[in-house]
Amino acid sequence: MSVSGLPPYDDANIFARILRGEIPCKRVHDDAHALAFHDINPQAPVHVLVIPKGRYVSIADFGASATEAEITGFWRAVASVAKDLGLEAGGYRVLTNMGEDGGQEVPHFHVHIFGGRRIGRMVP
Ligand code: IU
Repeated sequence: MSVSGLPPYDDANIFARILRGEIPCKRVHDDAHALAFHDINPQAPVHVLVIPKGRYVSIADFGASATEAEITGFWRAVASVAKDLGLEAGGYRVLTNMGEDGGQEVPHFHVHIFGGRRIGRMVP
């Protein structure tokens, strides 16, 4: 098991394949530490995913194992993407799902950015 309690990183996961360029994505940002692209099944007018370049299963894995440069670079990219998408004025939500109870489907750490409308309260 990985540090996150999830299985070890799987290089065949869909986001790993997107990072390797094997599967296309609607890219909105790409730098040394992060790739951002439109979610294939958007839940808001703007629904973008931001993923680190490194092989991290979840936020737990990322927080425990990523370098400070990776962590800083990643979170700077999240805020920068939201700003570039024009979401700062109206606001937006950043969310990550972790593990089974969190509803994580893709085992490569990612955050969702939702915006473009009033995002309702999250009811578990
Ligand atoms: P989750 O936090 O792991 O549940 O979110 C996975 C997201 O990845 C979900 O919103 C999917 O719509 C999205 N997604 C995608 O954008 N492209 C894909 O090829 C696949 C899933 I599979």
